Amino acid sequence: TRKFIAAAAQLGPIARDEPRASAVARMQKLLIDAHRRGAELVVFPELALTTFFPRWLIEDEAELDAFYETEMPNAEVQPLFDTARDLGVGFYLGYAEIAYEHGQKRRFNTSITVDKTGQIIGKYRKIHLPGHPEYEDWRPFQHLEKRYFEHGNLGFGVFDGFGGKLGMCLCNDRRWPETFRVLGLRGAELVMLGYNTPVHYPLAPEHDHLQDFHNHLSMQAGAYANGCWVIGTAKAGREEGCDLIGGTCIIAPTGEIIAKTQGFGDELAMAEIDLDRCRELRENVFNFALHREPDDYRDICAG
Ligand code: CDT
Repeated sequence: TRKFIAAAAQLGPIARDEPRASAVARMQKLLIDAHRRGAELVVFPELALTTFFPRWLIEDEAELDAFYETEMPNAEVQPLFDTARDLGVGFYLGYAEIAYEHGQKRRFNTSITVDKTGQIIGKYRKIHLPGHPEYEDWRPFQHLEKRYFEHGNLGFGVFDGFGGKLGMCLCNDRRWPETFRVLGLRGAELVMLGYNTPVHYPLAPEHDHLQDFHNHLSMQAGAYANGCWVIGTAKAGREEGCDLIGGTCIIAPTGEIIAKTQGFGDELAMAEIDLDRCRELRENVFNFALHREPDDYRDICAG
């Protein structure tokens, strides 16, 4: 069988001045607790090492750079890698990345998957970047992901791990069916994602009460229509005056939420993942080879 216990490790708010060491210690604690309860894989949020800094305009480059990692692991994150390796637990981690490529300084909103031996087995750079590139003074808080990150240049990769095929995405990616479909077409059996989602959406405040619904709607639909497991992990709670949704959950290939957090702080949602259950969908209603009609989908590939 290809069964293992997984944990979605929700984090409560991280303050702007909270050191990496504190966030890492909180994640170590969750990881140890998850291991005690049998977990072999732990999924942490998007930008899990710092506060969600795109909510501010930061013009000083050194101040901005301080929110990014230039190496992974690095000295501050190593304790998390060490604890995980010692316990034999793998994990997904979101963080802001500075990479030097072809002599250029580049910034990405990144996630990695680490196996039980501490090796990075997958890396993803966020493709659907929400928000806006310039400061907008009418907003109660900024969402400057389009300023602080470049479009991810690694595609939607699927890689081997935990006895199956794994895929990753980040936050806003989950709202796009294309994310899950591309991962599904590539055979992903488990999609992991972290998110930071404000309750208040300044462009359409009439949707504020729907944020939890839209969060689950998109992840459950992605799981069902592609016959894959989804683990979605929030950074939740009131972070620097901005309320972030919780709703961290584990979703079966049927689209059912089978584990969910209750609050807005550091908390685990845990479930047994049986990767063979993907067949319930992929050999039936979503047997792609038998039932997909790609000739009629041409428009969704046009720019
Ligand atoms: N982090 C992230 O992608 N958040 C967005 C917020 C809404 S768009 C401003 C999300 O899709 O949840």
